[in-house]
Amino acid sequence: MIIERLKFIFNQFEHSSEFLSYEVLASGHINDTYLIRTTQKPYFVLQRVNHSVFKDVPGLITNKVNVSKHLQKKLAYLPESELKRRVLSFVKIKKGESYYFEHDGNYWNMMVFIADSTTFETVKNEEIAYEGGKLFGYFLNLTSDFDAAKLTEVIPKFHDMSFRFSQFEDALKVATAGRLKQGKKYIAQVGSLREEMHILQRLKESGEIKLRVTHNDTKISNALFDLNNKGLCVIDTDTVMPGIVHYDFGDAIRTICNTAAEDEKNLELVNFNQVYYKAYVKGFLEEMKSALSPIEIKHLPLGAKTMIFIMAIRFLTDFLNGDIYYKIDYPEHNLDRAKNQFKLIESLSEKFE
Ligand code: GN1
Ligand code: MG
Repeated sequence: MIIERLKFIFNQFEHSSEFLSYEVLASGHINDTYLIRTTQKPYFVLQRVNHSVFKDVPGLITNKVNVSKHLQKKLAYLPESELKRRVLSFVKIKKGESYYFEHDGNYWNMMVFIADSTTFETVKNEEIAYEGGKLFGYFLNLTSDFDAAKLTEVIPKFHDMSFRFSQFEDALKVATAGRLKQGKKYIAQVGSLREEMHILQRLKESGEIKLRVTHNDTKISNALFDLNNKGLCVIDTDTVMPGIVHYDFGDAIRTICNTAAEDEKNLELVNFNQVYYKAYVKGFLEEMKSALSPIEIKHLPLGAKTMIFIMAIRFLTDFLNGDIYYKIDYPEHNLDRAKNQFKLIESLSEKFE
């Protein structure tokens, strides 16, 4: 029974709490995440890391723990109760110094749950967009002096456009005739955007845009807010790696400015919200502007389009591959996600005109 298993795993971590119940936190597409309720607060978040996606789980955990320690040091001036709400705290296992527990070939890690907080799958007002901008900008700022050499590249070439194109091309070779037919219109769109979608990568490779420590999964559901809708803490630090500012800016815009969820099937509901874009940019630049070069700033809008595109091509690739990467709830889920992202690009392009 899953409850027995979770209770057993929970009790391998260092705490003096008693397991009461659990809830599945289903927003991620890769890992399995559970809220663990205990007889006393705090509650915990227990997570099984998907090791077919993340090949080096110990490296991933070390990244996350070290990033948290860095943030804790930088924010040490805050009262402790506040600090605990602003930075993720990972829990060690009872036996040994490690922050993950290996069991039956699976890897588990645990965080303290930040109470009185909330997340959003879609944005409902400008204030959330602005606060999201501040929060992700703040995260980039605080990690700007983190030694990138200490980071394991948990998924090599994660946001590398040429790599995503080559995976797409491989998928075209193995896709069934049925899936190729269903994806036809979108397969053509991928081709037409090839040049433009490589611009940022070239600027990165030539060194014109510098490498920073980036989060790499800044969808709005990875921002924790307090109950007054003020930004609290950036969560899901699994993919912290060296990258360019456009990755984090763009992935946040991808989710904040979409008027619908990333898998909404009714494409009429999927539009690019310019008001939220402006609000996000305001918040983001308030935290980051002094650290950004003119060339970085100039290309922020292209960062938005590029990150929407990279998710579109990844979802489409997974659909063509027969759904081997992302969790799906129904057979065409990945195709719907891809269609949604292409519609968002179309709407963004109209607005940016
Ligand atoms: C995956 O599992 P989750 O929700 O943290 C993916 C991201 C995508 C996101 C799309 C390791 O993130 O790159 O942006 O889905 N993470 C990985 O919602 O591939
Ligand atoms: Mg993630």
